[in-house]
Amino acid sequence: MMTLLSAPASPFGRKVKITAKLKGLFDQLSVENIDTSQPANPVLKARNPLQKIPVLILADGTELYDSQVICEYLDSLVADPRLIPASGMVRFKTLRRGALADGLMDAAVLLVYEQRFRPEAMRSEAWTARQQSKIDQTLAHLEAQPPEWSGQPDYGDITLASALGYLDFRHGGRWRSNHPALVAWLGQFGQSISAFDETAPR
Ligand SMILES: N[C@@H](CCC(=O)N[C@@H](CS)C(=O)NCC(=O)O)C(=O)O
Repeated sequence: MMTLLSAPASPFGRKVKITAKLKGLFDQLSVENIDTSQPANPVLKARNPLQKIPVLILADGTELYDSQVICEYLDSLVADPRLIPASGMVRFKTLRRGALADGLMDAAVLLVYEQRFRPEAMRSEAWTARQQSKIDQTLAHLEAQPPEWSGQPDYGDITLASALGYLDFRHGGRWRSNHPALVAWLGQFGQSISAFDETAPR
């Protein structure tokens, strides 16, 4: 048995859970919810000095992080479906799509933390605008060349769906009004991949 330290609202945790489900490995995970708003949560601190979820703890106690490393590990355990191509440019393009979607999540999470953890008087409009512009630019870039729906999601697709799901959950779904191609793509993803609904943030 492996243990996944995560949280129901975490988009990074969600991508790992979707990956585990698509690989048929979810039953081998015991999911432990971690409160990351607790400063230096001792359980998390003992497992990841960065104090971030998700963390995957293997049967021998080895900790794996971050979400990309965990997804790569899960992908390596079972041959099908292959979520990250083993080699060649197609591998790096898949990882790059994942990195772009991870960056979306990073900016979206930081905007939430700005509201949650920084006293109002210390908040910076310029800093907030900087993060928002990363989200806006990335969405515009993706909308101009939306991913093709093949019916077989890869790691880049899983990560993007988790990122867009987080924008729905924590940012009021405002991205939907001006990114119709991405909206359609996420609709197809959600309809075809039951793991998406099963891992909906709460
Ligand atoms: N690069 C990391 C990012 C993980 C991350 O930012 N997780 C958030 C929760 S969604 C977290 O643990 N935040 C706590 C903190 O930053 O103190 C990954 O891909 O796993």
